[in-house]
Amino acid sequence: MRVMTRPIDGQKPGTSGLRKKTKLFMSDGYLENFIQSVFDATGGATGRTYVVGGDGRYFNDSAAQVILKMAAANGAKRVIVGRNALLSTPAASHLIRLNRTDGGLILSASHNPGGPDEDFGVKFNTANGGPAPEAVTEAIFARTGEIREYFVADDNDVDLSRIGTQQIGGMEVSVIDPVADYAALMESLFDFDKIRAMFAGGFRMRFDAMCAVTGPYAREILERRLGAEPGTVVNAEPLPDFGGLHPDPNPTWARALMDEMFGPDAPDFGAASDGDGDRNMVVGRGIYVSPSDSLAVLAANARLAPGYRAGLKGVARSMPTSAAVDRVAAALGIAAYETPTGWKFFGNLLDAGRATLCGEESFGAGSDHVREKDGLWAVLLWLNILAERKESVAEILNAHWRLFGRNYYSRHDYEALSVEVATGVMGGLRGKLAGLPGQIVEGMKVIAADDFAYTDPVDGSVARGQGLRVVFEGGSRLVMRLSGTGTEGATLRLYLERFVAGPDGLGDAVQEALAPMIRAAEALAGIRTATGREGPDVIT
Ligand code: VG1
Ligand code: CO
Repeated sequence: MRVMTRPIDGQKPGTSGLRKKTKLFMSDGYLENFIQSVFDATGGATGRTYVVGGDGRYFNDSAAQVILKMAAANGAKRVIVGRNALLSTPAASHLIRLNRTDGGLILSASHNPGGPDEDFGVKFNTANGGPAPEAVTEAIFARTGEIREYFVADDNDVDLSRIGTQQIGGMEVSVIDPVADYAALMESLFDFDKIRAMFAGGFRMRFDAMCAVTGPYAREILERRLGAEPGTVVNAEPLPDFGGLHPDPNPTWARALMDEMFGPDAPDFGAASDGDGDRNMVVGRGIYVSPSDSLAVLAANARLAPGYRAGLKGVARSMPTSAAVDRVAAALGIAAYETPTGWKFFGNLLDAGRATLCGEESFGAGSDHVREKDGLWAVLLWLNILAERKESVAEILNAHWRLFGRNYYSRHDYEALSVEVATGVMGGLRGKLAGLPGQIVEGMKVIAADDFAYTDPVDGSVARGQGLRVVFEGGSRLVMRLSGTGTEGATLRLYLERFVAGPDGLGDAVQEALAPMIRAAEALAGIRTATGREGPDVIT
């Protein structure tokens, strides 16, 4: 069936797909226009195969039905869909690669809350399994501005609770177990016997799935295959509103896990993941692991896991992520790449075999096993390392800092600002950048300041305006950028980093260690003055 439509404003994908209020997504033609634009901008769906699934949030199932009917009406050959339309983002990436499909549509707004009054989103991934690169998202956006019609099959809903093959028109729909292939991939990368022996020896863990998509994955892998005690995985049932939780694995939103890990009789290891399962937070007994440090520790110890025995080809991190992993790369004699924020910038490096591990400060880490960040993968790599080293998380971290020095790191988020105020703060600092090198701020000398631009070393594409950075002598940095995943107002992110080469007595007082950076940021950007806020809303 052909339906006439007209362009809808603002369908511009951000850092990771198109994210909007759920009600807007549910409004007449909104989802349809965007999906048709994806097909149109990528050469049409005729004869193609796709993977479809999402994180289980409100509208996930009905949106999946619409996409299936649209794929059928656009002439697609086959769609592989997770049972009940569930697929974690990394599992979807794996299925795209495993089945050599032409791409996939992932229904998720990731760590944003879900529900009728919260957020929904759609990400389009290409045939390599990774998020569409900027050239593709720009073509999709351009198409949303010209669209006049979309196609949708006038058919009944597919029974997505039933594993097996069904048909819509001439298109085959394969409903599959969302966990099986992903779990098999994890078994191929890690020493499950060793990890199982560690659990059998009394190792205790808590995994908080935050009522989002990783629950079924974590239960199968940690409890069934690795023998972790039943009940290790909590909040394991994916719920349309994530149980009212905010499925963002950080010390603020995963408070219950933090309290348990810092409380009496804490387990040995704690972890949490986000709405769509691509992020992870890792916590030891009484010690929090910052994502930047986690990436560095994983890089330094990856060879302990069978999948990485041959060593790493290189590592990549987003620009705001701390340079801790760069120090590991230097010690290993491998390349370290610095990319803009968002996983789409890692794809070329992974495809070209230039990087094996990638990571971001926002609780994302992954490797060349898929083309997305992967929450459970990071947790399993940690478990494999713990099983090999037979040390606690605290011992491993402290040994790492003794060897490499410590990059004290924190991100301060100012949320729900007016767009004018946020762009004003950015503009103010941007205007000062050229004059900063050589100046002394809070007793520290600025050695470089710029608006980060990235030239992809593989295809030469250039991404500009990717965050303001001020670099001080000795490896300390300030970075400021606006979030590209929000659905209301603006979120300003301030990233603070201070490198300390040896033991300094600062211990785990991260905010105290960063006090000079926090003062320097205020002196240069005046965030608190401009926003009238006394401090950030979220500190990670
Ligand atoms: C945030 C993070 C970024 C991450 C992105 C998508 O983007 O900072 O590192 O890649 O979310 O993650 P932004 O533009 O809001 O800073 V997810 O888990 O939403 O797919
Ligand atoms: Co996510």
